[in-house]
Amino acid sequence: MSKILVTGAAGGIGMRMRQLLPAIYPDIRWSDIREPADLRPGEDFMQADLARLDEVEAICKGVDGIVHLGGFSVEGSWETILSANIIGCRNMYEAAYRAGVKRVVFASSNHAVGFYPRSQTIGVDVTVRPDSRYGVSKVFGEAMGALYADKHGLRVTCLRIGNFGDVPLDVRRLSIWLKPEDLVQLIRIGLEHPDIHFEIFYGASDNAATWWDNSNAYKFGYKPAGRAEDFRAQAEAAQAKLAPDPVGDKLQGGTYPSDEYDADKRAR
Ligand code: 15L
Repeated sequence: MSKILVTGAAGGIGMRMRQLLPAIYPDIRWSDIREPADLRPGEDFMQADLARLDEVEAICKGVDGIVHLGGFSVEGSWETILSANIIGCRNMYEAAYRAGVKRVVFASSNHAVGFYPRSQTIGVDVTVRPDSRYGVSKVFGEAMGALYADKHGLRVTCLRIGNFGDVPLDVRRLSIWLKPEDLVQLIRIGLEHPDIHFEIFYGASDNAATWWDNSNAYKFGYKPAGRAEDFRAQAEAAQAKLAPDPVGDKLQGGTYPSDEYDADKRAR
């Protein structure tokens, strides 16, 4: 991969990738709807609104691979999700195709399957069970990836990211934590592995309490370094300060499925 485009450069994951990816990929174009506050001289940055195809086409020019972190990264109104994540994601795949981009790594999310119970271990081949409008948009992004891979030969890797950060924040995150360096490994597999056509991996470190079967990622050589159990005591201490969530505490997506939940109140 010579030239890489990373969208969502000003977001939480994007900011961290700006520290980690340049050592591996020297020629990166960063993009976001707003300029990152700490943009350094010499960094290739192009502002773009993902909802505008012409702007997305401009940032894809001359690019070999895309890491698509852009969009709205939590639950939002339908209008926000439609514009940033659904139209934005369609524009990214379409612009990538038109520009002859070879590979896309799409930041999907655990919220594509957040309605699965924590008691169930799931692989990447289960029926999707999104837990929010945000989760639906991630399912859409995965489906678009499959379409552009099968119909147009784009090589696409979807990462169902758990919770990205330096430490697992609470008990739920002990199961889904993703250490930043492990995300870098997954991105590299997506951008470089010769056998990628269309794949889904869970974006998770080596978490003993996992509820995901991530053997598909291991098949491609993924060797996560992060171990959530090393942080169990602090995650449990943080959990003790949180109010119980009778719905979300049983479900993989946590507060996302319990937010706006009223299935129990409707007459059947
Ligand atoms: C996500 O997909 C979000 O982007 C992030 O902000 C967290 O909410 C994370 O999921 C999570 O499930 O903890």
